[in-house]
Amino acid sequence: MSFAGALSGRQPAPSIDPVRASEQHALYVKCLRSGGYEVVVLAAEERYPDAPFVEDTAVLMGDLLVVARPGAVSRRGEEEGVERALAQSFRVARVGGPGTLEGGDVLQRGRVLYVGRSGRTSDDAIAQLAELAAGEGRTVVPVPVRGALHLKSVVTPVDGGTLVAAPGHFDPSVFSGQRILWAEEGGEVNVLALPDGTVLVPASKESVVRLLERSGFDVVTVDVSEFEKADGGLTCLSLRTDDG
Ligand code: CIR
Repeated sequence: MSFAGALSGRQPAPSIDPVRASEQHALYVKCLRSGGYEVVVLAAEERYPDAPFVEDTAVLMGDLLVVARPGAVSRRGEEEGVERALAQSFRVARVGGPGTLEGGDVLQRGRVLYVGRSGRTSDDAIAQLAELAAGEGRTVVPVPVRGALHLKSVVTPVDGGTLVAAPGHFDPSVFSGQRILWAEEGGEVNVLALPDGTVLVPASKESVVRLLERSGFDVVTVDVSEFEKADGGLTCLSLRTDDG
């Protein structure tokens, strides 16, 4: 229940209810399963309050697991448990210090990895990831991020050719050739496209729900308010093998 101490950039610091968070997490997992994912739930890591945000600890490229090196010092070590859980099933590479990289900054589209240059992800780590990606026949496109925790806090895929995003945080020309649906409200825009074609959206993001429905998407909502208090969205709560 250490999640009550998760990092949050919000002022004043919100009061997180870890019991409610755990209930919301169970519903999130249920939504992933009903949307077509097979889900493996890792054991809680009480030493690390931010451990539910498992996406940040690694990047999966096919059968290569790239173990990240969190930019948030209090999160360093979370990646070790994830590596232990996945090392049997993947080849393993690691981002080395002093570089820092969090998976929330990595948005994969086919064989291209758009990598946010944020407060958590450094140029050094982006260069390391680019080298690893090249070995897998993939390329990295760095994307400077302003005013957001991670790149995927403000832009996420909704289908193979469409992204949904919040304006003002990155240069959209990097995504040329892809359609971007722009959210009208400020704040995070982090949704999760599920294997069955539906799009999972945080219940708090009513205008994003309307935007996606107007654009013809089937939307499912889930309440992740306790995770939002800690600056998390939907992608951050899982590490997916089909991201790229
Ligand atoms: C943090 O500050 O690291 C966590 N409280 C939130 C991480 C959210 N992760 C993500 O968006 N991928």
